[in-house]
Amino acid sequence: MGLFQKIKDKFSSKNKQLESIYEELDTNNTEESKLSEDEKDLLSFDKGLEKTRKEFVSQLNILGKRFSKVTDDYYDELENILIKADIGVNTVFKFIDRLKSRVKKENISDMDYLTEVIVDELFMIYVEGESLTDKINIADEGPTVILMVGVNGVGKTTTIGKLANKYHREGKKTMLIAGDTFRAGAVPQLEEWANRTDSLFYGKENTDPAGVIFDGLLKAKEENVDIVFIDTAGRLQNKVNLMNELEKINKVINRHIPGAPHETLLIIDATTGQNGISQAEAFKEITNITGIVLTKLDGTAKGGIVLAIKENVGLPVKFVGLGEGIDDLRAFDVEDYIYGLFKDMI
Ligand SMILES: Nc1nc2c(ncn2[C@@H]2O[C@H](COP(=O)(O)OP(=O)(O)O)[C@@H](O)[C@H]2O)c(=O)[nH]1
Ligand SMILES: [Mg+2]
Repeated sequence: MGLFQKIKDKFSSKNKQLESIYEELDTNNTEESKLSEDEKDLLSFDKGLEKTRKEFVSQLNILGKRFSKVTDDYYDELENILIKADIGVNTVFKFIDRLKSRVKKENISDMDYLTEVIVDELFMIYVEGESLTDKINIADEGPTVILMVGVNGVGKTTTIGKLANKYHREGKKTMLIAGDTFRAGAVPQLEEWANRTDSLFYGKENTDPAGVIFDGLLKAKEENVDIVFIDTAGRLQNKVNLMNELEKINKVINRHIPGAPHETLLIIDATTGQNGISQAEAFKEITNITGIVLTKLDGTAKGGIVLAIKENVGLPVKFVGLGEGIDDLRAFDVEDYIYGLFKDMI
């Protein structure tokens, strides 16, 4: 049994859960922040994937209804839909080949079933041979250091704020260090997030980022901080410069805290589509990326990019941004993701 088939069985209970969440919010005027983390997950994935669901998934559905037989035209149109959802051309070609041979082998002619097989095969791309771990690597002792990288405007600072909120609420002592020192407004923006999330803060404008990070980590150790988030600048115009700067930053971090950074998260803006994939490939060459945070999934109909990142870049998506609110960053959950995308199909 494939992944989709397995998860499909849970759709009706998820539907019921979602219904009662909306009822709770509308009728009883409960605030979203009062929901349990599980409920927030379901709600965020549901709302955040609405655009993708409305376009990509409904097109798939319509395609299945328009054709009564699997023909070359059917495959051509399917190919088109998948490419438009930003799954990536090469991935799509390979996928179509695999689908064709499965259709032949299993002699599939029922179009509704074929649509399910397509969904199933899409998720095989994601789970294939890999563990689905989206866990953050937390240090056994001393501060855990999480370095955030990515080009300007993708959502690094916002994501740090959302993550700090999450870990602070779990009872961790958090600290934010402003390593994006030259961009106007970047330091105060992070400081505001520190205030909002009861995190410690260290930052200084217009100075060498590595120096700021050095001093910030000293403070983190003195104050027995549990998790430190380091914001960085993302000037990708000059790859060599960026590489040198990140190398210097990594050395400074490692001198203070051996084994750190424990995670280097690359932030990708989902609305930039294939451009985001190119950024991931470039950053992978520059430094050791341990995971991806895919932001602004709520702002795109191309939610298929999650699959492309996995297939083309080979890095796990650890978190997804599903809105601008402080609670709209969720650990990537493949089941909630599939439900959020395909719930209308059933
Ligand atoms: N809709 C939406 N907007 C987001 C998300 N994450 C970040 N943003 C917005 O993206 C913009 C740039 O974010 P910022 O954190 O300053 O990016 P940075 O330059 O990488 O630090 C801000 O307006 C954020 O509110 C998300 O998941 N969904
Ligand atoms: Mg920033």
